[in-house]
Order: sequence, then structure tokens, then C-alpha cells
Amino acid sequence: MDIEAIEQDLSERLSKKRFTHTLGVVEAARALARIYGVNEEDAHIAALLHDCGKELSLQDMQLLVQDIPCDDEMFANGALLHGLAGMVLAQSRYGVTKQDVLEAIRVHTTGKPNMSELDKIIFLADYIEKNRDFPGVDFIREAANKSLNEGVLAGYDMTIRHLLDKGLSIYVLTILGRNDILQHMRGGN
Ligand code: DGI
Ligand code: FE
Ligand code: FE
Repeated sequence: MDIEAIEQDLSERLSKKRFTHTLGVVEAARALARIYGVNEEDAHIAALLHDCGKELSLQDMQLLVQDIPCDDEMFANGALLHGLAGMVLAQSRYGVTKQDVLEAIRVHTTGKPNMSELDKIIFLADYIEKNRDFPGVDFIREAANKSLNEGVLAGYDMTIRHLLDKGLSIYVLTILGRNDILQHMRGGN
């Protein structure tokens, strides 16, 4: 499917709120891609599809990922599983074949060590898109203007604080991803 057909399909399948968020992520991701010299069309497609699995039931997400290795914590939690399920849908329903785009969709919630620039752009755009208005979002927007790593670190810090406040489990890739960003920043990146 081309970008317009994907957008049309999502407009019919997602709630209004999720579709509006999605278009905000597209705009933010394209802007970051332009600033940081990443392929804007890849950023557009990954952003458009990043939450395409988000509104499925947990059971439908689990059906989609049944042939893919996935640990128990992710398998049991839709907040963690929707990126992987979305990646499968992006391939099967929307015909996306580019591995970098599929990977950015897969890891958009938790990140991981050694994220690509596109992975970081989708992770960050999800946070800072214009419809987001939680306390602290402007700090992440400012950090994102300094560097992708500063932005991603600020995003991780906010997520981890939120999870601690709610008494929730912190997924291992969230911790490993944050540690990896810190290490790159200490290295002068
Ligand atoms: O899908 P969105 O709402 O646009 O944003 P997202 O994909 O970043 O998902 C945010 C949700 O994921 C939010 O409910 C917190 C949850 N989350 C993110 N990292 C972790 C996590 N939940 C757990 N349990 N552990 C994590 O490390
Ligand atoms: Fe998401
Ligand atoms: Fe999102």
C-alpha cells in the first residue's frame, strides 16, 4: 500500500484519538528526520504505522505474534506487545518490507540498546508530538532539539519515573536501552 492508502485505512480502523495522535507522530517524525538527516519517507511510514496494533485486544495481538519469539512479560502486556504486533500487521496488512522501518515500529515503546537513528526518531516523536501535553513534555522537546540521544534519554527518564510512580514493572529493554544511551553520551555522542 502507498502512504495515502495506509492513512485512509488507519483513519477507518483507529479511534479518532489514536488517529490524531498518529498524524502528530508523523509530523514530529518527519521534522526530526529532516533535522537529523534521516530518510523522511521511512520516518513517515514508520510513524504512520507505529501504533497500528495498539487498539487490538491482547488476544489478537498474541495471535499476530504467535510465530515470533517473545518473552512472557511482553506477551502478557498489550502496552509492551503492541509494537511487535504492529510490526507484523505492517508487514502482512500494509505490505511494508523495509527492515529498518519494521524494526522502528517493533521497538517504539521500549527502545533497545544500539537503536538506529530511525528507531530513536520514532521513539521520540511518539513522546513529543503536538497533541501530547503531559507535564514535562516541553523538557523532552527541548532535549530532542539538542540531540537524538538527549531526547531519548529524557523520554526514558520520564517513562521510568512514571512506571515507578505507578508501581509497575520496568521491562528489561527499557533499562538496557537507557544505559546504552548514557554510555554513548559519555563517549561524546
Ligand atoms: O502507544 P502510545 O501510548 O502512543 O505510547 P507507547 O508505545 O510509548 O506506550 C506507552 C505505554 O507503555 C505506557 O502505558 C507505559 C508503557 N510502558 C512503556 N515502557 C514500559 C511500559 N510498561 C511497562 N510495564 N514497562 C516498561 O518498561
Ligand atoms: Fe505505542
Ligand atoms: Fe504512539
